[in-house]
Amino acid sequence: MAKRREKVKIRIRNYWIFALVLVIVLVGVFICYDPFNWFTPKATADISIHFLELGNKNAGDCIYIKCRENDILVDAGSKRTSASTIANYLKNYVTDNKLEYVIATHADQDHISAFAGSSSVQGIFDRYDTDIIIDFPKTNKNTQILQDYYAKRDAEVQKGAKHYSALECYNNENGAQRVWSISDGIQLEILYNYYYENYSADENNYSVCFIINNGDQHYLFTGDLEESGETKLVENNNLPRCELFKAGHHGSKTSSNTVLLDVIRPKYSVVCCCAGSDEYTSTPSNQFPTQAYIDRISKYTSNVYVTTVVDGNSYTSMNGNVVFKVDKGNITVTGSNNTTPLKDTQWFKENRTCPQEWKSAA
Ligand SMILES: [Ca+2]
Repeated sequence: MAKRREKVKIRIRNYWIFALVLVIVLVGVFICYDPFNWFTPKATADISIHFLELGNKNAGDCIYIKCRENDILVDAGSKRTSASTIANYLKNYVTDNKLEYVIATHADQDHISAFAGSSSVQGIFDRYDTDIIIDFPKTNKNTQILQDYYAKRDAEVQKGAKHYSALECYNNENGAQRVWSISDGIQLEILYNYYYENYSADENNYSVCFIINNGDQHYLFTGDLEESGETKLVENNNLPRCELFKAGHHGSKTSSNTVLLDVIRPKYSVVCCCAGSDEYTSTPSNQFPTQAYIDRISKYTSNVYVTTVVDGNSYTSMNGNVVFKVDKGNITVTGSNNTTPLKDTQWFKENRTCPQEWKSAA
C-alpha cells in the first residue's frame, strides 16, 4: 500500500515538473517570437528622412536623414551642379557643417555627381566635413565622375574621415560596424547584398543596402538594386515589415519587385525621379515611376510620393522635397509643394492606369 502511495506521489511530482518545464518553454517561445509585439521596444526616438528635389528633369537620388546630432547624406545625384541645390536645402538642418555619415550607394552618376561638384560648383565633399563615409565595394565603371568622386572622398580621408566599404561594415572589419547607433534606440544597419562580393553586369546591383531600425519601425533603402539583387537580399537578410521603402531605382519596372515587397509590405514609398521624363525611354509606361512599379506597390500601399514631374520641356515640383518624419512614433509625410499621393495627382490621371487597389483606396 505504502509502495503504491509512493508511486502515485512520484507520478504527481513528475507531472508538476513536466508542467513547469512546459510553462518555461512556452514563455520562452512567446518572448522570442513576441507574436503581439509586447516585448518589442516601440518607436520612441525622433528622426526625419528627406527626399530631395535636385533641380532638373533627370532621375537622381539624394536623401538626407536627421537623427539628433547626426546628419546623414545618402547619395548626391543627379548632376554636379545639384551640389548647390542640396547645400541650399541642408543649410536649414546641418548646423555644424559636418555630415556625420555619408553613404554613396553605387557608382552611377545620378547618385554621386554632386559629391564631386565641378570646376564652377563646389561639391558636397568641398562644402562639408565628414566623419564616416560608407560606399560600394564593387563597380564596373571607370568614368570621370567616379574618378572625381574617389579623389574628393580620399581627400576627406586625408583630413580625418573614416572610409569603409559596405562589405567591411557588414563583416565588422577594419573598424567598420554593421550596426551604427545614431540615436537612443535608432540603429543604421548595413544589410548583406550578395553583389558586394560577386560580379553583376548591372551596376545597380552593387548598391549599398541598409535599414534604419527605430524600435518596432523600419525604413529600408536599397539604392538602385535590381530583381536578382532584391531576391538575394531577401534570402540573406531577415527583413521585417517596413514603414518606409525608398522606391528601388527611381520606380523602374525592374526594381521594387514582389519578391521584396511581399516581405517588407511597406506602408509608405517615396520615388526620387522626375515623373514622365524621357531621359531613359520614350515609352511612356516605362518612364519613372513606371506602370509596373505602380501596379506592384499598389498592393501594399497608396501612400506613394514623388519628388518632381515634367512640365513641357522643363520640370516642376510634384510633391517637391518629401519629408518623412517620425515624432514619438507618429509618422507624418509632408511635401514642400503639396502632399498629394501619386494616385490623386493630375500627372497620374493623365499618364497611368489606376490599379484596382488604388481605385478602392480612400
Ligand atoms: Ca552634423
